[in-house]
Amino acid sequence: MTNAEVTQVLDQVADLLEFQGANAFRVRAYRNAARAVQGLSEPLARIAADENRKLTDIPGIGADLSAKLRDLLATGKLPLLEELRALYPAGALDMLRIPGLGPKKAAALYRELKIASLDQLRTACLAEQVRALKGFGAKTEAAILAGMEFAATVQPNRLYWAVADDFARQIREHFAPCQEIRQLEIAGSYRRGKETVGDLDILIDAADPTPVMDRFAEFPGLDAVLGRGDTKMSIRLATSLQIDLRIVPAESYGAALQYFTGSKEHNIVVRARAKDRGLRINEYGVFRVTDPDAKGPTAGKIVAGKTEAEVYAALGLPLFPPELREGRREFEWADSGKLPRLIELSDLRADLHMHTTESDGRSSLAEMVAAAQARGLAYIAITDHSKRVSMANGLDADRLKRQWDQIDRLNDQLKGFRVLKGVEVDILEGGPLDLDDSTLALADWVVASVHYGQNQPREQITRRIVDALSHPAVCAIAHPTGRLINIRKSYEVDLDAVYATAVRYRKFLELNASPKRLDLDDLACAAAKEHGVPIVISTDAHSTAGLDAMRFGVLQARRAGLTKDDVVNTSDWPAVLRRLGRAGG
Ligand code: DGT
Ligand code: CA
Ligand code: CA
Ligand code: ZN
Repeated sequence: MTNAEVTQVLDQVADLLEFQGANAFRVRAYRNAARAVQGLSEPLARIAADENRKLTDIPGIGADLSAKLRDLLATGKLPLLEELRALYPAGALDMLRIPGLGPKKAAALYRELKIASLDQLRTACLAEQVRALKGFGAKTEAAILAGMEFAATVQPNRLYWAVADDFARQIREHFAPCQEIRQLEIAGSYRRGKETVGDLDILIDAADPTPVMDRFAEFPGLDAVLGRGDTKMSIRLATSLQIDLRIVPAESYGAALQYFTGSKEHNIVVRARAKDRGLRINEYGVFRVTDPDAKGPTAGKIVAGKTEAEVYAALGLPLFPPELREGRREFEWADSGKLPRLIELSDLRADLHMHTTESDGRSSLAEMVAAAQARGLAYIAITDHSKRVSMANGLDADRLKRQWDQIDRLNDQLKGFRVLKGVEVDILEGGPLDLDDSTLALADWVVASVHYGQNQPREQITRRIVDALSHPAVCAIAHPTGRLINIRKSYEVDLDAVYATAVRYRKFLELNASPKRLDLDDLACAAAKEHGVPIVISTDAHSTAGLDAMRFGVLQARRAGLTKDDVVNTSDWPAVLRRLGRAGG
């Protein structure tokens, strides 16, 4: 165990003792020990292993702790910690990981509000129950909410794809000066566009591995080189992200790319397909097995390996887009010649969910329009919040109509671009929409969404969404499950009922492209398609920069196997109206 790990265990004990309301001296003993270990200039394990030295010589460590630490170093476990943990629901202890929320406050939340999960904590904060507790307040409540988001973005064990993409860009830039590199790809879940990425897997074809690996050892933010061999090297960054690097010969590059792109599930089927043809596939290539007794990864006659396309072709398979390689339906599609032609970013003509400074956006109407034009879009919908979302300065009917007048005037000046008069109307806790029907009827485009009452039982929340979807003015449900990746789970919504309603009333469902949302997710988008529900990919931008999130949505849509036709906002506006079954289209 490293000193950092021991420190963490001691701090956890102190946290739990404090959570329990234990004697302050006892809490302090563990805190002091944690600081003492943290401050050591050599490994605690080395001191413990030295017969001539005593742990009690370390200031802050007494006889009792010395024995516990020896136990911890020997077994990797501290019984006291496990005992303390067992006293409380794991979800309640999750609160201890939120920055800005100390053990005492967490204990009060558990005691007073019976909070036993982060979901419940979020709900209590949003319901403004937390601020009412003694020693809390509106500021603390807001800090807790912010802390929950922070915890999920800074120290998750899986990165948002968008964050991984930033590292991917850094990797490419870092290796750009390396003359030895002939090919470089980042494989793994990153290449498959998975919504979160565990680690990054770099594949390089290089004339000489040594300078490439030397360069890798200089990667910014490097914390440790975890290992370095002739062709493989792994590093860990201070942010705890691991990056694996493999150097592969050109003749195996395609096979390695195929292998390390995965997924495991996809590769299992690929290997079986190879076997059916008397072939063997691995990261070195596709081999014809001539002598079944021959050993070694490259035994036999190599039939493919240089490119992914030839590797798949050797197995009678198409070059699957990486996003489809999840071992879901891609082989069935390939076998029946129905591999979908996946949607691309350039297919998108509109963005139909975004905010301005009128509610909680940071850019003005004019700025959003200019930014959308600069991105090559043909039309957008402005969908600020409705009044119920008071903390986002949501609009009432009067303000909304004034905004729509402004949009009318703006459209008069615009050429070859149209701004739709829209709104993101809240689906109220009790069911009806947050704006009256006559106001909503004046809108070109209405997305409806749940922001309150997210923890309602399945039947209730499903009813709200289904009713909203059947409202004549509503075009789509925004972020239909409400999940925030790594932060908040979906509502208990019955998506099958939602799909059925969407089909019945010719409505759409949103794929919210914000990298933390990606809602509907890939599986739900695929299910929606099965049911015949068109998807609208929207950024929900709260600034001009937010419009760039479209590509994250497109990636998720590709993972769902969606084509251009499956996505509403690849068409022009009249075609969208026709799809809604509305006149004027
Ligand atoms: P991640 O990093 O957890 O987001 O997911 P991946 O898919 O990037 O997984 P990773 O990094 O463990 O390995 C990258 C790819 O390499 C994986 O998708 C398939 C392949 N691969 C790596 N190790 C193994 C293995 O032990 N068995 C098999 N079948 N495939 C492997
Ligand atoms: Ca990986
Ligand atoms: Ca890996
Ligand atoms: Zn929104």
